[in-house]
Amino acid sequence: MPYLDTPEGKPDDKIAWGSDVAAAMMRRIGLKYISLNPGASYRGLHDSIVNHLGNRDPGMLLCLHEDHAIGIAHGYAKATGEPMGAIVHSNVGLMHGHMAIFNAYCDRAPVVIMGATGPVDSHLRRPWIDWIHTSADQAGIVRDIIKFDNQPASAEGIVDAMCRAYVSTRTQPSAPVYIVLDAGLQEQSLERVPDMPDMSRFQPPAPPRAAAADIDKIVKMIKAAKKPMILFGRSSRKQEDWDARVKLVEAMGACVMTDLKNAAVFPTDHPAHVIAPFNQPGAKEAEVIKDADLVIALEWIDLGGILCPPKGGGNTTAKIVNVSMDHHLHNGAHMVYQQMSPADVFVAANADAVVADLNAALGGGKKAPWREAIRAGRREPNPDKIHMQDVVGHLRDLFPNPDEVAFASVSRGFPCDLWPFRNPGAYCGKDGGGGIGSGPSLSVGVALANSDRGRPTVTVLGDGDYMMGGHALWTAVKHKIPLLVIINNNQSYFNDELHQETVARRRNRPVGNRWIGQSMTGPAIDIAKFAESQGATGIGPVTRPGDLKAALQKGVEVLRAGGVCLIDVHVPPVDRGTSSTGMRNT
Ligand SMILES: Cc1ncc(C[n+]2csc(CCOP(=O)(O)OP(=O)(O)O)c2C)c(N)n1
Ligand SMILES: [Mg+2]
Repeated sequence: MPYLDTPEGKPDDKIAWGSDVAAAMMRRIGLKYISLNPGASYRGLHDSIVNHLGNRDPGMLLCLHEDHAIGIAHGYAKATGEPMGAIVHSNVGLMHGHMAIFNAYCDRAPVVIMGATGPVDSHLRRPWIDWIHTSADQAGIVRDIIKFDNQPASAEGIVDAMCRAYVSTRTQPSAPVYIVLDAGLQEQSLERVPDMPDMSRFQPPAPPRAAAADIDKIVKMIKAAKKPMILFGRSSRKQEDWDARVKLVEAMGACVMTDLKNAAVFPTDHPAHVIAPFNQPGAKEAEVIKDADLVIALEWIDLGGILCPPKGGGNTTAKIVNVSMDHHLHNGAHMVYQQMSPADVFVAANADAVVADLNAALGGGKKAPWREAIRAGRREPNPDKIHMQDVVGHLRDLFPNPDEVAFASVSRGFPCDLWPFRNPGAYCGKDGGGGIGSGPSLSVGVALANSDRGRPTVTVLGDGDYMMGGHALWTAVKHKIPLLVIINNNQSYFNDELHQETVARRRNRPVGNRWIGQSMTGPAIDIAKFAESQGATGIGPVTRPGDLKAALQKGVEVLRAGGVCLIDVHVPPVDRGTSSTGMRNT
């Protein structure tokens, strides 16, 4: 359990102010934690959480940036599938949190975001500050990346808005929701306490199931297929759904691919998982897809992209089943919907429900997978340098039961084939929106969820990603959230060095200049000291292979003792084509 500050005196459980209603609703909708950075626009609400609720259910997690507040709530949702709360201060806090909301939106994560505006009634505004912090349509700043927003005008309106926000964010496909509280309304004393709802009567609907006729069609296609492939995308965190996926794959003799953008959904060391999980499909993945005669995609993020890659690969001739509800969130603002995909059967239903229905229709049994595993060829690593393979090798020795470990994130070059993800919590996926700087706060959010379950959380982050948001670690230290952070430190925004190399080659210009404007050297950053300055244990830089094991041993000890530890591991740049590189090899 994380540490939460305890207020003096007993909670005043009388709802007396506008903001008490909002705080009471937070408790009713089941928010255990609320991550925030403070601000006067919600000083009423802040008081209600501390003095009306006693800073429990929800309890505050103090963050050093609004980007962290949203990112931690997003990370919590990644690990649990459930919403956490976050509060941002007026228009400026919302602007700081904007990218993190975009990441959560692209990741289809449920998050309840509360915000506030300077008093809507201009007579109540303090000079200058309340005026600049009042926007006519504050939620308009993020309306294209949230599912629902509202700025209630009465205590009754707060109840209604928060009920709706709760149901909306938990209805699939999920996305963040935003409630803006008028500072004037928050600080109004109530003449009448609104009726508070029985939340058992305000629950999200059961996700839709496929029509029986569609299940029949798919079963016929499965029976006719010789080379079926399943692409498992966004799916539930439930073990029973995981087991059902394995059962379906074995009954079909299908090959499987999974995507590192999503949390673990299928055992990556199962013989049907023919290729290590990837971030972007490359030539090998395209080859397997091209060979398949039936592709069943279950909430796969970029089906058009993997089936019809723009360069090379060509169109697939396989029959295609697309199971997705994602179109409910598509609009014209962002191209999050990805390339359009053909489908012989398009099913707008919950992916795990379709797996269950197919299992019922097929009736079990086992068929051998149609293709032997394809493992990426390895180059001999330089023995004088540290590689992610070495990190994983030592971690395996340090965790006798590797299946208890939850990887919040993994960096470039992480050898997924050496550390199988064998259960739903084993890996939590990427940022969603490709907005870097999010790795630290997402990892703290995952670790928060796991601290409630006693599960050790490890995260492997790039140095560029870490240095953009690394002061999120302080929140983990303050609230005693155990976390081991390993930095894959190539001292560069290396992803973009590769882009500069691509351009230079195309233009016949010097490739050797690719590091300029990309390399984080001269001075090198002491990342361990940065962690130490926040109260974490900082180890490193670890530059020699011989020092790695002891560093990891200490890191795991700190983690086991409930602490936060960062190990700065210097690695050589990993070139193109590894399983978790961010860039397509074009
Ligand atoms: C907010 C944001 N700024 C910039 C980028 C562009 N970008 C993508 S990956 C990357 C490099 C990340 O560096 P690091 O975390 O060290 O990973 P590496 O590529 O070195 O393994 C950058 C700058 C981005 N995706 N998001
Ligand atoms: Mg880097």
